[in-house]
Parts: sequence; C-alpha cells; structure tokens
Amino acid sequence: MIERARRLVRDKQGVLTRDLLRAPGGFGLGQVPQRLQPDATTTVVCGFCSIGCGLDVHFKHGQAVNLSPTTQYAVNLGMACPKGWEALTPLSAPDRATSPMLRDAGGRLRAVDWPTALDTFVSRMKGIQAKHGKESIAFISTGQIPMEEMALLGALGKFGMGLLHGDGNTRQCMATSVVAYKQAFGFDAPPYTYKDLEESDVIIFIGANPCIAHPILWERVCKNPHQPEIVVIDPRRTETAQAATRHLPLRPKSDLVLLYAVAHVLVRQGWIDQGFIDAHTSDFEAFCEHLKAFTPEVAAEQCGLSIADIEGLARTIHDGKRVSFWWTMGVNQSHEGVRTAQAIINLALMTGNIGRPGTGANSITGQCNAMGSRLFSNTTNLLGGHDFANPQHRDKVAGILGIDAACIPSKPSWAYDQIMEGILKGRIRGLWVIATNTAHSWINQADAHDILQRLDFLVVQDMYHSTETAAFADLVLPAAGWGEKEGVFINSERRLGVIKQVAKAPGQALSDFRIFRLIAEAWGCGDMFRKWESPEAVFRLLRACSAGMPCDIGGIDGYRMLDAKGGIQWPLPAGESVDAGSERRLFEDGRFYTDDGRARFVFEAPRPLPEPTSPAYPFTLLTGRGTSSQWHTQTRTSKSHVLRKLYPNVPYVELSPRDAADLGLRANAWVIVRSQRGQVRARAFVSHVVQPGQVFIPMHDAATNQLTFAAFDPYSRQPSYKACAVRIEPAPTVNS
Ligand SMILES: Nc1nc2c(c(=O)[nH]1)N[C@H]1C(S)=C(S)[C@@H](COP(=O)(O)OP(=O)(O)OC[C@H]3O[C@@H](n4cnc5c(=O)[nH]c(N)nc54)[C@H](O)[C@@H]3O)O[C@H]1N2
Ligand SMILES: Nc1nc2c(c(=O)[nH]1)N[C@H]1C(S)=C(S)[C@@H](COP(=O)(O)OP(=O)(O)OC[C@H]3O[C@@H](n4cnc5c(=O)[nH]c(N)nc54)[C@H](O)[C@@H]3O)O[C@H]1N2
Ligand code: SF4
Ligand SMILES: [Mo]
Repeated sequence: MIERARRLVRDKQGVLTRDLLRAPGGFGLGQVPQRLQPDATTTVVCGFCSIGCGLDVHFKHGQAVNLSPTTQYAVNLGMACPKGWEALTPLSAPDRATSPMLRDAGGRLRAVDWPTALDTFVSRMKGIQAKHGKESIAFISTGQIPMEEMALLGALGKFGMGLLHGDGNTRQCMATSVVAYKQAFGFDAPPYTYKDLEESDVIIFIGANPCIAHPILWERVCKNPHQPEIVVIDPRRTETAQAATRHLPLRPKSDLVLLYAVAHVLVRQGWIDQGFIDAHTSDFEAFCEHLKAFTPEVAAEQCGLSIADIEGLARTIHDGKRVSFWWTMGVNQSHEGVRTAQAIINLALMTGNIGRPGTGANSITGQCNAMGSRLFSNTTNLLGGHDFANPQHRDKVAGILGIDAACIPSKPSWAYDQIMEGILKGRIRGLWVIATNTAHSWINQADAHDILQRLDFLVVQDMYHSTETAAFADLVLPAAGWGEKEGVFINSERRLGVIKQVAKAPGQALSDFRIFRLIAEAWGCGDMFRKWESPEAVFRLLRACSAGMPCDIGGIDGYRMLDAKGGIQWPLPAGESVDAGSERRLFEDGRFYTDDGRARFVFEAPRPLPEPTSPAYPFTLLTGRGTSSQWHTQTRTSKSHVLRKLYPNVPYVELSPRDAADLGLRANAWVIVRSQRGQVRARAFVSHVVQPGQVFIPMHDAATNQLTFAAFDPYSRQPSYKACAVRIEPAPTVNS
C-alpha cells in the first residue's frame, strides 16, 4: 500500500496518477477513488441492464464495502435485482486482466508493460493500414461503457486513426429499434417514461420477458393501481407470461402477421383514432390497403392462435384508455424485426396511444448504456444523432470539436456482420474489440471463430483476460470496469445518470477512457483530443454536439447536476429546467421529428423464415435470457458465488412434455441439440414453458451460438438469434 501510495502524483489536470506509469504526453495511467469521506455513501447507476437503477455504494475506511438500492431514485425506488446487489463482487475476480498481455512466438499471452503494448498496437495497426489501406482496420464497440468513452473511441477511430468501419454490440440488440423509430418518428426516440407502466390500463409485451431481463421494470408494472390487463405475446410461457392476465403463445416469428391482423380488425371495426391519424400521421390510407389481406382467419392459421385471440386483442386495445406497447428481443432479433417493430408503432399511432400518460410504442433497451451508444458512439451516426452523409452536420461537429471537417468520413460504417464478412474476404485485417465478447455472443459461432482466427492482428480490451474472445487475441488491454471509473449512462427511458469511481482498478488496468487517450498519443493524433481531457470535459463536448437535435442536453450543467436531480431524461435544451426525480415522455404535442412533423405508417409484406424446420431438423430453437442472475456471456455474473447459486449450473434445453415423451426422454436426461452448424450437449428441462415443436436454450451458455443461423434483418442488419432449426437426440449419460 505504502509503495503504491508513494507513486501517486498529480498530473496537469490535477488528477492523481501513478508516476511510474506516465504515458507520453503526460496523461496519467492510473486513477484512484474520488475524494470521498472515509465513511460515506454515494449513488451510482447500475452497470448491467438498461433499466438504470440507482445504487448506493457504502464505504468504510475509504473502501467500498457493499451497496443497497437507492430509495429516492425515480427509476427503482429502493429496489434492485440480484445482479445489482452483487455488482461490486465481479470487480475482485481472480481473472481480472491486470496488465497488458501480448501473444509471444510460442502462442502464449505474456504480460508486457504499457509502453510495449502501445507501441505494438500502433506499429501493427499502422503496418496493416500501410499495406492494405486505411479501411483495413476496424473496431467493435459496446453498449456497456460510458458515453464519453464511446465517443472518444468513435472519434479516435474515425477522425484520428482514419478508419471507416466501427460498429458495436448494440447491433445484436437495438439496431432494429433504431431503424424502426428513425423511419417512423424521424429520430431514434423511445418516447416513454417508466411511470407509464403505472399509468396504463392495458400493457402489451411483445417478445419481452421483463421478469427475467428487466426485473425492476416489472416491479413498476406491479405498482400499477389500475388493475391493468397485461398481455404477453411470446411463443414461450415465460415468467412474465405466467404473471400476465393473458398470454398469446404465437408461432415464432409470426408477429408481423398477428400485428397486421390486429390492425385489420381495428380498422374493420372503426376502432381507430381518426382525429389523431389525420392531424399527426401520414400514409395511413396505404396502410389500410395493405391490411386488407391480413384477416384474422389468415393470421390465426399462420400464428397458431384462434380468431378469438386476435379479435380479443383488438378489442382489448380498443377498450383501453391508456394502452402501452413494449417490445424487446423477441421482436428485434428477427429477419423482419424492423417491420415488426413498426407494426407495433402503427398500432399505437392508429389508436392515438402515444404522447399521453400510460401509452406509447416502447422499445425496452438492453445494456446499461445502449441508449448512449445509439446517440454518441460515432458508429452508425455522427456524434449526437447526426448524419455522416450530411455536410452541414459534419461541419457542425467539426467546429465544436475543433477539428478539420475533412477528418470526418462522409460514408457510414459497415455493420457488425459486414465487418465479419470483410475479415473473411481479407478486406479487414486488424480488429479492436472493446467491452464485448464476440467469440461467445456473435451468431453462428464456428464461422465467428474461424473469422477471428483469420485476422492479422486482434486486440481485445476487457476487464478479464479469460474471455472467449481474448483466447483469440494477439494483444489484451486490461480495462477498468463499472465502479472503477466515471461517466454517464443513458437508460431505456432516456435518463442520463452518472457512474463514479468507487474502487481502484487492479494492477495496471486502466479506464477505457485513459486507454483511448494513450492510444491517441501513441498514434500521433493526441493534438486532436486536447479538449477531451476528462470524461466530464467530453460530456460538455457532447452536450454541445447535441444542441438543436431531438436529444438536446444543453440544459445539463454536468455530473453534479445529474447527481442532484436523480438523473435527467433527454431532451433538456439550454435554458430549460427540470425537477428532481421528474419523469417525462415525448410527443405530448403530437409533433414528431420528421420534416413535416408527422409520424409515418411503415409496412411491408412478411417474409418467410430464413431457416424453417424440416424433417431432419424438426424443432425451432429459441434463445434468450435464462435467469435474472445471469448477464450475457457471464464474464461478470459467474464471478459471484451468490449469483451462481441462483441459476442452473449445467447447460440445459427447455423441451415440452409432449416432445420429451415422443423422443422417449425423461426429465433431466442428457441430450444433444444439433443444428446444421453445430451441436450442444445439455440436460432436458421438461416443462410447459415451451410449446411442442420448440426448444429454448439460454444465451449464457457459450455453446448456444454454435447452433444459431446467421440471418439478418435487411434494414437494421440485426442478427436473428431466435429462430433456427434443430433436432434433439439422446446423449450418453455422464457423471452427474
Ligand atoms: N438477467 C439478464 N437481464 C438482461 C440481460 C441479461 O443477459 N441477463 N441482457 C440485457 C439485454 S442486452 C437485452 S437486449 C435484454 C433482452 O431482454 P428480452 O428481450 O426480454 O430477453 P430475451 O430472453 O432475449 O427475449 C425475450 C423473449 O422473446 C421471446 N421470443 C423469441 N422468439 C419470439 C418471436 O418470434 N416472437 C415473440 N413475440 N417473442 C419471441 C423469447 O421466448 C423470450 O422470452 O435484456 C437485458 N437484461
Ligand atoms: N443466441 C443468442 N445470442 C445473443 C443474444 C441472444 O438473445 N441469443 N443476445 C444478443 C444481445 S441482445 C447482446 S446485447 C449481446 C451481448 O453480447 P456481449 O456484448 O458479447 O456480452 P457481454 O458478456 O456483456 O460482453 C461484454 C464484455 O465486456 C467486458 N466488460 C464489461 N465492462 C467493461 C468495461 O467497462 N470495459 C471493457 N473494456 N470491458 C468491459 C466483459 O468482461 C465482457 O467480456 O449478445 C447477443 N447474443
Ligand atoms: S434491473 Fe437492471 S439496472 Fe436494475 S439492478 Fe437489475 S441489472 Fe441493475
Ligand atoms: Mo442486448
């Protein structure tokens, strides 16, 4: 401790840094906790899901010892799910990356110092660019680091390093919602506030399982005093479906037909809000024409539901005074996700269920800062929701950042799948992966692994050196995680909240912010980022970029104000104020962000499933979240013994009792689940949750994506993780 303390000095910005690890350009490499009282409490936003609960971290003798959910935070009102309660535990896991690691000639990752790591990064990446062109290197970013870090990465990559292609794991997750909203509303703008869940009298969840994936959002439903009708549209009888008042177990990926049929009935019965449609929307007549073919009879057949189910849903929407529609991955991860999301938006528009309390066409986001990534990662759009192709936007952003507008590319990046394809074709040779675990989470894993192996140079920047993707890396950069750095996350309801440093990162691990700044210096473009001296300085730059956009945050002074107000939802333009804990929704004036202020009805004919079942592969595989204690690829949640006790510790596949009987399988029998691409060994969890002909495997098992089929929505390029064809075979029993 004493030895470590001796090395601390203040750098030019007054930040404490470890002297021995000073970088070229004088940017310190280390950080220490904020100057907190030895025994104090501070509020931070949770670093797992997009609900963005407030957590009070408690200190004793300057050390964060535990935490409890913040009672005064508008989002969670004193509640947290198991991941939130256990959020500090993964920070001290033994497999934390504590120094940079470089693969040696013998193929082993060996610890190296930062200067070596930075030199290697720059010489290898520049070498690739010299040989194969600037666009031959790319990055894959994330929805799990603060928006200031994302923005710095996006700016460094695209303005500083001159690369064109950089996408993020939000492609796997939210791309569909982004495109659906942009086309319908003119901007990527989820309109709701969580309070709407307490104010609806009809709540409709489509392809969403909040009891598991967004538990505190479900708690808000439980606080609804209006005894709401709760409809769950999901092939599985999930925890949420079981708690709902009605479950429509449709056939996988038949949502589009179902939603059009519901719209058909609404039109046929005259159960529409013509006044709202006339005043605030366009293209309704063409939509009505399109709907003619989607009778309840046709839909009942295709969706595996009854005509009464479909007509009943339309009636429920009509009878409701405040109807809200909520969707997540059951919609987004589909070969026709964008049009399905828009079919939901259409229902809200045609019944006037938007812009009023308890209403909305509401996409629930996934990761803690996926919303920040949607606006500020500089991947699909230019910082602040701008358009790379628009010269005025490029000039505006360049002016704010004090850079030459010529540095800003005018072309959009390739999407994640196109970057993977680009590697396969030899057009991308160097890849930098930050805070995502491609080798586990990308679709069709055998292909993904093959692709990662083809790279000339792979850099993985992660909290842990043990991830599936790090196993392919040439260079691992050790990153500080949530709790070890500061910045802003934006939650599902557009609320900006701060995260703070409450613990030291282990060893030589650095915040992603510091790593990006060091790389900028080492690359030789540090001058471009002089203004980007701290996360809060970047926050101010991004605030300036947002001016005049729908996501304008000009009225937010900085972190202190966010802290004092209990988070603030965008927009808050300069000159406007907001009450602490307030909850605001969009479109109360019926004006949307399109040029004419009208929302668009967007629709299209449904498309066939990319990989339908067949006699050889007779089951549809559904994948998704398994329990509220597991997070994605489990690099964090598996490190807590408390969380480990809360989920099954063997790979499992959910199978219906009828199929189990047909296959002669007993409950808990070992089976092989096989697709055309791979196989997974798992225990048969025989349960009524899945319907005959369907099976479910959680995504947390590393093997799951060996089975999935790489199909994508054509507009959002989001992978369709939730429908491929598999068969089930008995497997020899192993010791159990
Ligand atoms: N505990 C936990 N919480 C999480 C996460 C986590 O890893 N663990 N991840 C976070 C992230 S990033 C995300 S994106 C969200 C995801 O949150 P959700 O989308 O709610 O979770 P999933 O389980 O992926 O999918 C939801 C449901 O879609 C259903 N589904 C599958 N196919 C179809 C279909 O064709 N139609 C319909 N209507 N439904 C279908 C599945 O049966 C599943 O129950 O969760 C977030 N919260
Ligand atoms: N079959 C199937 N596959 C799916 C899905 C599905 O439903 N089914 N869902 C998809 C969805 S919605 C998502 S969002 C993706 C998620 O997929 P991933 O993004 O691959 O999953 P995570 O486990 O969250 O990976 C985050 C990585 O970042 C690291 N990390 C955490 N915090 C930090 C940090 O502050 N800095 C750095 N540098 N690293 C950090 C973690 O250790 C971890 O390795 O999976 C997708 N894959
Ligand atoms: S619901 Fe989401 S934000 Fe809240 S504690 Fe759980 S993981 Fe964290
Ligand atoms: Mo996600």
